[in-house]
Amino acid sequence: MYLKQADAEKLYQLIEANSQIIIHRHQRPDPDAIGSQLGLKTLIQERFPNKKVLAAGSTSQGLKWLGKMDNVTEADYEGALVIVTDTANQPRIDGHHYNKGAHLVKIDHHPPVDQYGDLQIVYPEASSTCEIIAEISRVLADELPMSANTARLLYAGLIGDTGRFLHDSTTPLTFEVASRLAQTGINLFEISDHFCTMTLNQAKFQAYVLEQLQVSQAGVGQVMITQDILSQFQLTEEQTNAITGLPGTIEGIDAWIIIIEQNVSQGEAWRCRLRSKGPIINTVAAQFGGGGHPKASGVNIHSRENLAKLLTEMDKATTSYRAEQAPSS
Ligand SMILES: [Mn+2]
Repeated sequence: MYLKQADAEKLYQLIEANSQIIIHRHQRPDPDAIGSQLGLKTLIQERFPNKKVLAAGSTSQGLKWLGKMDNVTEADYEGALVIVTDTANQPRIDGHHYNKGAHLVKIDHHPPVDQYGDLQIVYPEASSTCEIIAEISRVLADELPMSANTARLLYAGLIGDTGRFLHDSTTPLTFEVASRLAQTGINLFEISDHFCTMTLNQAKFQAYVLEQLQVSQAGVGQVMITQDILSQFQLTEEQTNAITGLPGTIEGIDAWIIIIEQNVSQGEAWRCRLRSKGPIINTVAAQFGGGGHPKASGVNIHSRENLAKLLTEMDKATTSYRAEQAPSS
């Protein structure tokens, strides 16, 4: 139980005092981003039907099953309480004007690199931001009680960020929170099924990724996905999220990179997803201007030279991790 009662209370005071609340989350949203954003929205809206609570940002086609964003204009920010969920640094916030409200609150579970907001509710030990929101509701049971509508959204984020309770971010508290959410009567199967099914093109793309996968001496997997390949499989970049964890299912791969060529008007650019089962890789991402969790990070790369350097740094991180793991003689 990491959540400080004082954090929950300060948040509640702000919610109570403001009639206009706008909630943001990060670009290229995942279920935790959308789940925490919309889950917090319903949590507040059900308790305070007269408040205007808006979800800002672009609607994600792949995650439409979780809900839609609202139409938010610049005028809405006047005197508003703005809350940003699941977003470590300000450049990643989806939607403009987030800093034009009267108050700015950050609720997140990424390492606190960019400390923005008048109130920061940040717990890197949390499996997900949805877990933090669920904990806030537990602590404020009378003020912000959990409903099935909210629970469905938070449960989606919980299983999204923990890979259905398989990643090592999963803790005993994660299961407690899951149990509490389940007790609201949500359809667990309906939610899980969204994570278990894929389109035929996605399945064929998965086969392509496995075929193209290269593994370095150090045990770092890498696969390059070009714009041509995306159009060949008729996939958006977002739809390739489904294969991000795939290299980690292969024995001998401790860390891996999914490199996605970007469609840019000038020069070259790649979006790299860095993942790990042990080596700390957010420090690697940080060397190239990226960031994230110790074992799940992202970085944008703009030259082939830096792409090669990134792979070298991933190798180094993995080699030193293995040296630490090896029993000393
Ligand atoms: Mn998250």
